[in-house]
Amino acid sequence: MNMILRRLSRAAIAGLVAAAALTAAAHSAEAADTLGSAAAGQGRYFGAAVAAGHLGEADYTATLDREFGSVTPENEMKWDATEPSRGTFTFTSADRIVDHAQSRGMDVRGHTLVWHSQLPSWVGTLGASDLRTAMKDHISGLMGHYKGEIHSWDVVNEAFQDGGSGARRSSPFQDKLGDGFIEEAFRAARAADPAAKLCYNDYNTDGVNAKSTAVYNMVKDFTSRGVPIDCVGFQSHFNSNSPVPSDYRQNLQRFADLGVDVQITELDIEGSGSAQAADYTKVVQACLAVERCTGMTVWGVTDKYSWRSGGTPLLFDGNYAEKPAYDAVLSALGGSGGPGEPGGPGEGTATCTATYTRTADWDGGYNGEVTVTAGSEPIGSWTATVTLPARQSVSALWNGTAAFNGNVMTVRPSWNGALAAGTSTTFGFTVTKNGSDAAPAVGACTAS
Ligand code: 9MR
Repeated sequence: MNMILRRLSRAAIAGLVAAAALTAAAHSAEAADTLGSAAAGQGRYFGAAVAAGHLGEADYTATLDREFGSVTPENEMKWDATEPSRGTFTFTSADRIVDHAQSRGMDVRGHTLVWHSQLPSWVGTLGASDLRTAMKDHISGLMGHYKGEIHSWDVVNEAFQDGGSGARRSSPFQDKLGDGFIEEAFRAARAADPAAKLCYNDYNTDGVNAKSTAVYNMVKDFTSRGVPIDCVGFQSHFNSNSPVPSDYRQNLQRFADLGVDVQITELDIEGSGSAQAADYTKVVQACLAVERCTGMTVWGVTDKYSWRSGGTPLLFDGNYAEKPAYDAVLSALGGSGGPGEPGGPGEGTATCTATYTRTADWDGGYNGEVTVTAGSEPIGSWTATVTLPARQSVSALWNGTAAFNGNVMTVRPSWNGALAAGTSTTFGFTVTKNGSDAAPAVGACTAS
């Protein structure tokens, strides 16, 4: 009974406070875009991992509240934090984050229900049948406390081994309950909070590789058998040893094609300056290019509290100043900054250049590719013209959309409009020669 009352009052308070936050937002219509508002304009959420212990720091909280539309408790919902001894749940720190988020109208991602790490030692001592019961009790106890308040839950985290095998990782759950523990966890989660999206979450699954393919096969099996799964989380912890994969978008898309949402759940990219900014742009563009990529979360607010703080992998530096990576993300999300900020008033003119190469050639046709490069400032979009020699015609175009006027093809971006300063994208097309082998002329590129 106590539990039910607490749940009801949690939900009722959340509703009242969210309404107040919306009213406040409506009065500040002239403010520059933020990560959260720009992402919302693209139908996505943009979130950050948050630690309860930092919420008392004014700059931390001001940055969080201003910029982000979703929060993920970084450690506070993990098993060791929420059920340190069997049947005794402690929600104090997690409640602090959830209450803070709700008071500002932010959504909450739940992280995580079943994971081999940050697991209290009592769990590992249980025999199989007791462990199964404890796992289900943990899921219903934790999800039940936040029923109706969490948009997506990482139900199972990191259940696959790293490396080439695609095998399951050893854990008390895997070792005692076998492969079926994942399915059992998802079924228990659906019963505990039918409104929450249920995600499988992992790392080094961001590109197409043996590990991501093993996860893919599991999700495919789940969806074909009606096991309740709604989303797959791609942690996306990148650095020079583990760069943004070139097939990131394709990998997100193949999961989306299974009929699940995809989310970027723990994004951080070690580095600095324009190189880091360009990598962030790639990630945001990949998500925006996949219709079922519903949102992105960066794994922290400021470099100084990152789990990889030495690698300065986040969007705000240790003094909460916006880094070039911040500008790049905002711009890729189609947002504009305040005075003097990229895309904002007072900023110089956005420019781009376009260069052409023939990438394939055969008797009756050829493939052309145009590289569009942003000038010294980020751009939100671009237009390039290609004038075809007489008799030639275009039979296919990719990474762009074309409008024709006689033999002039005007190309605009499909998903690849936003470019960080100095970075490039390409579009390509196939031409039927009709007896003419002359090269097309690429005209001026215009940026906005
Ligand atoms: O950022 C988290 C850090 O504070 C903890 O010490 C660490 C303990 O395992 O977990 C970190 O978060 C991890 C997340 O829960 C799961 N994916 C990898 C994250 C980075 O290690």
